[in-house]
Amino acid sequence: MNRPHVRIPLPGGQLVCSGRTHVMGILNVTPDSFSDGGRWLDPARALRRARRMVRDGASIVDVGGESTRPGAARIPAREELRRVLPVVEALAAEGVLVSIDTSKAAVAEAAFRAGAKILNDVTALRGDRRMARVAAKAGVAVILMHMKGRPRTMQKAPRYRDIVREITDFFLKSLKSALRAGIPRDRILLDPGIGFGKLPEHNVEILRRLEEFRRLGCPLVVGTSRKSFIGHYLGRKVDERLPGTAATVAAAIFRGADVVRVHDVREMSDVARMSDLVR
Ligand code: HH2
Repeated sequence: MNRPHVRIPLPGGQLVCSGRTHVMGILNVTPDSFSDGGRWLDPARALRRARRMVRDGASIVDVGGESTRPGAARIPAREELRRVLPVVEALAAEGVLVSIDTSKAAVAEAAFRAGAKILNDVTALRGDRRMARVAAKAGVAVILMHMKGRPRTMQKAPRYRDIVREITDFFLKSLKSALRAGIPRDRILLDPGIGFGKLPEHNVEILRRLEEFRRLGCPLVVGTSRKSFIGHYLGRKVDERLPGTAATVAAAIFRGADVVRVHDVREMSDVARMSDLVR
């Protein structure tokens, strides 16, 4: 599958998606994320971790201060800012391309001021009514992710008639409201939201049919890293899901992913490079 040459404009730069898949390293500055909660809460440790990810091949570091795992509690913007801002600021000052994983406009706004150039919003701009305007004004790129329901309840028996169709309809609606808010189409990336209101078989079907989303004309982001559907099929605990993750990352790249969001940057950069060669 050929990859169209796409340039995503960013404040003071661009992200080119053509020959190679971008690896987005996950930096959870949280006490409770599902696979690495608490490990990077200290800003100095978080920074060391991020620098290592860049050396290992990450072209984007995705900084998040609030866990979205099923059942996770919400935290106030003040606390989220306290966690993420020092890290965003320091990384951006070092020239690292930072995305901010938040659904709060106040957090996003401060992160953009501190130098984040991509918004990764798991609510696709629905979580905070100011979010679309804030992103439009900052001129950042925006990842619109599909989620069925809310993190607290999303894994309670989600059902779909045709999952790809339902997600496509969601993308079309989200694109429309983003465009209306003044976010240009060439700044939008789409993410089917692996694990967000999906049963294990739904996640597999999304990966199998990923290329169908390419019709929408936006670069695709896919995040399978260490997720529970891998544990479900392989019977592996969170820290034993590296090979399972590798297989899903390769599959996503063969089916058209432009960005893969992962914890294990060094390993998945190798997977991405080899998959890109074959693709
Ligand atoms: N998955 C998680 C969080 N943010 N953003 C995008 N665009 N796509 C994803 O698949 C995605 C995401 C959940 O994973 P993680 O960040 O490791 O855990 P937690 O939400 O518990 O911090």
